[in-house]
Amino acid sequence: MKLYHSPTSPYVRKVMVLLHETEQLQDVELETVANTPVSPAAPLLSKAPLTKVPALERPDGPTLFDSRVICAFLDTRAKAGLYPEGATRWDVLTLEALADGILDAALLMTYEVRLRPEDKKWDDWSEAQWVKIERACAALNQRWMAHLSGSLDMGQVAVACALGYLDLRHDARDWRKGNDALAAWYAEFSKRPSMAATRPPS
Ligand SMILES: N[C@@H](CCC(=O)N[C@@H](CS)C(=O)NCC(=O)O)C(=O)O
Repeated sequence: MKLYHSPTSPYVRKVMVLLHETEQLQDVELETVANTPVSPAAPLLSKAPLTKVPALERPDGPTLFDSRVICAFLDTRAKAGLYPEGATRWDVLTLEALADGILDAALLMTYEVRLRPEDKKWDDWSEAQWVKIERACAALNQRWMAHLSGSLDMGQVAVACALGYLDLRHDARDWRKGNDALAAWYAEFSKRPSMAATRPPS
């Protein structure tokens, strides 16, 4: 299998953490691509029509995207149970959706700064994205700590990758402020070898 990859993409990081945790790294070749919405990477054009990473090319089926589909596929392949059966499954999927929502908002803010021409920038719109992130972090801190402290699942991995991305690109916003429990959980979770091995270059 070939994973279209970017070392700073937090969605790719979710997949990489899962590959580490489930010992499947050796089954996947990485192809690093430089990819933005306005300058899509050529190898993605024929494989993933939305031209986003991650995308997982397989020898025996169509290329998979997005990160949630790839993670569910690789989890099933390894029989790892990071998406458990039963009622907890819906908690895990909701937690992953919350984390990915943080990423979606944070990535839009990044693109606003890095890609949008100066005369087209809209500060209120970026602030509105940050308000979503603040609400999501507060919800994690107030309502999800018991789940986050339980046995490993994909919701936790997604939250850790989202918080890591906030540190990478939006550090000055200080997501930790008022979220002490979440900050303490993240500090511990970041010590996992899978997280240390996938830390993005700054
Ligand atoms: N929902 C997607 C989001 C993936 C995504 O937005 N990836 C970014 C890199 S961090 C990308 O490739 N952006 C290029 C684009 O938006 O065209 C997922 O979970 O995989």
